[in-house]
Amino acid sequence: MTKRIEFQLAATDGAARTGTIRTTRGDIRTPAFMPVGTAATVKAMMPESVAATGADILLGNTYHLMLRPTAERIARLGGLHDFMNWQGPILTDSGGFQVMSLADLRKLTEEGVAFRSHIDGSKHMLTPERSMEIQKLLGSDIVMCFDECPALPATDKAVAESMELSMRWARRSKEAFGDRPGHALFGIMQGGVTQELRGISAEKLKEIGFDGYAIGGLAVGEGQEAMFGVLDYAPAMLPEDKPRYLMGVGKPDDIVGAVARGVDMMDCVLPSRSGRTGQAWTRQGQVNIKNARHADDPRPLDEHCTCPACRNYSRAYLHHVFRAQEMISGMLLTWHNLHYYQEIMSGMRQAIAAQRFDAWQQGFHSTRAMGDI
Ligand code: PRF
Ligand code: ZN
Repeated sequence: MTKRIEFQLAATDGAARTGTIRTTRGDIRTPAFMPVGTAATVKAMMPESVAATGADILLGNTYHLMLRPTAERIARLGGLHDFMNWQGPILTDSGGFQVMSLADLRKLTEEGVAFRSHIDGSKHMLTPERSMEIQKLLGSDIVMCFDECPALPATDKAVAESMELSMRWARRSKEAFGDRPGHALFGIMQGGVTQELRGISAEKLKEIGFDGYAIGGLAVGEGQEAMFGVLDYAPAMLPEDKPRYLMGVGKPDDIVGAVARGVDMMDCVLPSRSGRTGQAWTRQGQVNIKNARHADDPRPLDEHCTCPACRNYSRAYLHHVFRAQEMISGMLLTWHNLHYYQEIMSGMRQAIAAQRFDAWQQGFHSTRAMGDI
């Protein structure tokens, strides 16, 4: 029998945790950052390069893949891992969040969400059952419940009703998922920035029972202070012995603050997306490579970085290829950003294991400038 996905906590330091999620496709060292591979590719990166940055797991998207090339086609071709040539674990998001942000003419009912494709206008329906079916066809290792994430600010009543709907969908997701050894199903907590609603959501999810628990509904316009406010209590509402995943976060300082508050996994398009728009994240702060002051600068992006963009190229070259719209621009900056994110993660894992996380955080914040560097 295929093994179940297991979470082993190795050490804690304050609320911060480090450990390992063991899957049939390899170990995920936590805290983990998952690069986003929405359309069966981490844009501008070969899968082996993504692995070389230190990523253990990728995120894929139900919404995009169901529309193009379709989950059924990917299944016929042997599943998402073979299709995209990534043999490590894959977590797939369930589609509801992307429908609400990308699709046209959405109609939300108890049953699910009907919508039109943002690609060709074709009609589709996503329900908890269909989302579980698609994620199974893809061969995802970590499947996410189908949920709804309200945009903030919203009234307490709207957030409460949305959370209750997501909890009914969580139960239907669990039933449709069934028993699949070797594959995990994560519940998703909702409830906006209201402690009471977060508490109710956590209790319902724990009653249903999941292999891991995500914190959804954050980083949707509430700001870092309000998000940290929720993270001051939300992780502790979830089981200690299961991974906790903060969805769609964030900037480097968001990630460090989330780990300090007890989060084990995160994903965000930021390092890859901003790489393609000429933004680099470094120990010293953000670099906007299109800025004219880099045009004659022979120094690397970050003197201390060991990624190929920093080892082999100057700011002047990176500036030039960005201005000339050469493809290598997005490739190099994405590589650097993903490498930097993974360095933050490994730095945090080591610091938590050595009970030095406070000192590590002080070092992290002290080297960073506020504006562009
Ligand atoms: N739910 C799902 N995916 C998500 C979110 C959510 O709340 C978020 C919120 N930041 C990002 N991605 N299913
Ligand atoms: Zn670099």
